[in-house]
Amino acid sequence: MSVADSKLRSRLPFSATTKIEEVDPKYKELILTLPKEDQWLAIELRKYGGFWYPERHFSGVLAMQEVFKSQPSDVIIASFMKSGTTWLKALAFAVLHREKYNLSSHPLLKLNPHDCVPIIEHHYATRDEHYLESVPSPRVLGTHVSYSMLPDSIKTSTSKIVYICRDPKDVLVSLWHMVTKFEWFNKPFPFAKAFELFCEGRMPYGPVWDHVLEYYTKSIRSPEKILILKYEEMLKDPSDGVVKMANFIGCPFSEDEMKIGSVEKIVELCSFNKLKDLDVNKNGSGAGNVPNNYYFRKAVVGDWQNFMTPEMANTLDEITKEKFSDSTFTY
Ligand code: PAP
Repeated sequence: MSVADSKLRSRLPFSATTKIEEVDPKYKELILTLPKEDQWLAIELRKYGGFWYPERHFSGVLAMQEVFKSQPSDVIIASFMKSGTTWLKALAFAVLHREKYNLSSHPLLKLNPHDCVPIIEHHYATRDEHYLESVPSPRVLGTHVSYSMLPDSIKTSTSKIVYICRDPKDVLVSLWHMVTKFEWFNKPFPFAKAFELFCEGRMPYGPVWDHVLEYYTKSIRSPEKILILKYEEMLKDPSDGVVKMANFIGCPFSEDEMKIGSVEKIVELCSFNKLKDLDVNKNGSGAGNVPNNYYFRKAVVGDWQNFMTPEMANTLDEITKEKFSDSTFTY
C-alpha cells in the first residue's frame, strides 16, 4: 500500500458519529427543537426539510451544508441507504482510478469500498472533515443526504453526481436486516414495525420516494450533472452501467480498453461474490466498528417476497405509484 492508499480510510454509518451531548452547540440548539422519531430504537431520527436524519449524523449534515467545498473534479456517489451504495462506490473508485491501480494489488482487495470512498457527512459529524482534503484527487465521495440538503458547492461546481436507486421493497428488507444486526440494537424489532415506519416515510434519510424524486427531477433538468442508475438494471447488465458511468464522469473506456476487457475486469473486481469473500469484508470492520460483512447479504432482486405478505407489497407499491404519479420516473 502506498501512503495515499493508507489514507483511504472512512467513517462508517451509525456508530462512528456524535452523540447529541457532544454536538457543536450552534447545531445542538436547532437539533433539539426538531421533530423526533425514536421507534427505530437506537437510531433516533430528527426531521428537517422534509427528511428524517439519524440524530447522530445530523450535525454533520448541517456542517457539510455550511462548510463543504466541492472540487470541480469530484465524483459524488449519492444514494438512499441500502440501494447499492457499497457496490457503486467500488465501481466508481475502480473506474476513476483505473490507471493508478493494478487489479492484482488493488485497494479494493484490502479495504471495504466505504473505506475507499468516504461519506462526507460522517466526517463532519465526527469533526474530522480535514480528512476529506487528503483524499487522492480526483476524489470519489459518498453521501446519503437529499439533493435539497446538498451544499451549494456541490450543486454549482462541475463535479458529477452518480445516484443509485432500488425498489423500495428490497431497500426496506435490506435496511431491516442491517439495523437488527447491530449488537447495541438489543430489543426485538419486528419487520412489521419497520414496514409501518417505512410506509410513513419515517426511516433514516427518508422518505425514500422524496429522496429519489429530488435527484431524478434534477437529473432531468441537468443530465450533465446527475446520472441515475438503477440497482436492478445494474444487476442485469453491470458492464453497461459501468460504461455509462465512465462516459458520464468523463473517463470513457478507450477502444483498446474495451478490447482487452477492462470493463469486465472492473465488474469482476467489484462483484458481490468477489468482494464478499475478501478477508477484509469477511472479518474486517470500518473505523466505526461496523463489521464489513454487514454490507454484503444476498444482493438479489425481489428478496422482499420472503418477508412481505402480498398485502404489504401491494401497500408499498401503491404508495410508490402515488408518490411518482406526477413524474416520469419508474423503478
Ligand atoms: P449502505 O447504505 O449501508 O451503504 P448499500 O451498499 O447501499 O448499503 O446496500 C447494501 C445492499 O447492497 C445489500 O443488499 P441486500 O441486503 O438486499 O443483500 C448488499 O448485499 C448489496 N451489495 C453489496 N455489495 C454488492 C455488490 N458488489 N453487488 C451487488 N450488490 C451488493
